[in-house]
Amino acid sequence: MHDLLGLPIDASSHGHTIDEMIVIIHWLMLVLFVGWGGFFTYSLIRFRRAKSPKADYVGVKSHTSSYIEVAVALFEGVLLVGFAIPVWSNVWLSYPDENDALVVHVVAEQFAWNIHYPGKDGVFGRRDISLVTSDNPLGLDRDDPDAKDDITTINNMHIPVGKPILVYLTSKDVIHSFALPLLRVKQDAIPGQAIPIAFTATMTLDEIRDQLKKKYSLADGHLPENLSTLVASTDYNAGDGTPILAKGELLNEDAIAKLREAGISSIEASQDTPVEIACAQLCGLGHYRMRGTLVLNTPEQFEAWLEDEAAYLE
Ligand SMILES: [Cu+2]
Repeated sequence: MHDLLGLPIDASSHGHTIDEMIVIIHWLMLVLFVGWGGFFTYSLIRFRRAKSPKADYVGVKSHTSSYIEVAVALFEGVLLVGFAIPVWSNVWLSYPDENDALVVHVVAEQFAWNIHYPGKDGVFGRRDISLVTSDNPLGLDRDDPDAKDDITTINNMHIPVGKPILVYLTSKDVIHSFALPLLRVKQDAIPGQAIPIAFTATMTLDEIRDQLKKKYSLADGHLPENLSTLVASTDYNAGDGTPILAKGELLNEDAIAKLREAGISSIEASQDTPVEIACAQLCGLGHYRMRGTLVLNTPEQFEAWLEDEAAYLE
């Protein structure tokens, strides 16, 4: 069922519980669809005009349909109380301690995601709406000693895998929705509120690509489907060692011609899954371009990135 629904790969520690919910709900919907559809078709035939020229003023006496209704309502109640609410409370209400987590502030605006890290001191600097300019979309007060080392980015969120992330989410203008599809995270961003969301990523982009790795034939007259969205899983070189395609590089027809020339008849590649921050709330005309990149790094890579950003600040 999981594959049938086309759910994207799950790169978070809680994602499977959300997926299980989605699968159970779809099974229920399938049963209801077939059941009610069958009943509808039966009724159309059974009570067709030729068979019932005169209306029956008494109607149905059996209570079967009421029992079915009650059973469906009970099942939905069990889904809600037994499954959905526990998942909700496990995932969203058990926040990690701020000392154990990476705390990030995310401020949505039309049409971008502003990401704010506290920097080395672990303390977020003061933000003031009167300081907001196009160069300082967060209104960060760089004169505040706590703000000196703060790191801010636009549409580019870096997080380490394996560490709890605690996001405080808000919005500068309208209601947006912070969605990380691969991490099964989705939460509305509401102006005037700082809404906490906690999650832990389990896979880096490289690991995600490894999971999606497949063999693609390059035999003559045969081009892989979705050619332009495939990335190589390893390095490919010509016989004399000239690099043709590096790991992580997008495939193209030119590279394929060179690979064939080098006698390579199949390659390992994966779909280039975008690991993105999407806005899941129609928030205005530019909603479609409110997309950010989520960079899933190893803790070491993440630390290195923080260092780079800190050096850039100085
Ligand atoms: Cu939006």
